[in-house]
Amino acid sequence: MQGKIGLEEHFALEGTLGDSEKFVGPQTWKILRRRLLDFQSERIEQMDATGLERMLLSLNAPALQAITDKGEAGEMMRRANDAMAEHVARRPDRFSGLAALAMHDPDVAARELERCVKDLGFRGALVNGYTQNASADNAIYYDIKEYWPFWAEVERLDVPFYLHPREPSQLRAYQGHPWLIGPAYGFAAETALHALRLMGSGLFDQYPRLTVILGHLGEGLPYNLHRTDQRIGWSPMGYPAKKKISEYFCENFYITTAGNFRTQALINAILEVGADRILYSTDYPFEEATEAAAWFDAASISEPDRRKIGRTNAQHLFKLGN
Ligand code: GRE
Ligand code: ZN
Repeated sequence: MQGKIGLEEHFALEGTLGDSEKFVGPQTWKILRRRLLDFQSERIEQMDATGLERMLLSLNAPALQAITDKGEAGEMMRRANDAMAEHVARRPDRFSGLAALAMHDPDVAARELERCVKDLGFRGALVNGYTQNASADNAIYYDIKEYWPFWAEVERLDVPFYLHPREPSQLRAYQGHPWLIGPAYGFAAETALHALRLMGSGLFDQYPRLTVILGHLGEGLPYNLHRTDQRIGWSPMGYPAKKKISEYFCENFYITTAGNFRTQALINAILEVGADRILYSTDYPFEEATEAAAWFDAASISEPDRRKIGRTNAQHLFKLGN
């Protein structure tokens, strides 16, 4: 399919590059490193070769969220967003930006998002999970009340917020099994939990027009919505939100195909949330653009759904025009 739009598509700065290295072996790293730093050559060639018309660019993970010093994180944030803006300006026909946000201070994050949307023309934000504010032992999740004024701004600016994975904050459960920490499992478990915290906190009752995006076909959540809904009703601890988890998931969330090129899982997602809430993505350069496109272009779904997931849903959500 020509004209696809992808929105979990990463780059790195020299200063954040090391964060991605630990998840891959030295052979893969040689290629990844080159691709993370490139914007205008190999990236565009790969896009041309796979029918990917536009990438919404985002910084690699965990980057800003793992910088414990908030001044340093703030500096890296502005550097990342300015670099992104420069590359978008060179190829506005192929790239758009998703803001990197240091979340240590919700007010600073809100002001940077406003700068990125209003001055730089970015289409939303992508944040890599919890923040290690002040200490590496710290894990700040954004459902807590201190962050609600930030969410009010996201809603006011009317842009989506991509909640991207990072490694789990609770590493005790992974002890002796380091292969589970990264993208094989820990990323999804961590991110699904964060998304459930946002939904269960009542955040979307207060800000009903908020939109959150999850990658990897929803980090496992679409498979478990029924059970989560049913058993939260039993909880003797109560449940602060007004609606069921599945209702927030269908009304306030979108999911992308990033890094999860599996027709069986896509069909489950279509049956749970509908094709209107699913968006194509690669997870470049952690995934091969050719593999993503070969799978998606031939997946056993209807042609109207392929069009929506591949292109038109993203056009509407990010106001990209035709
Ligand atoms: C990702 O961005 O999803 C990612 C990483 C590191 C390793 C694998 C991966 O940030 O998919
Ligand atoms: Zn990713």
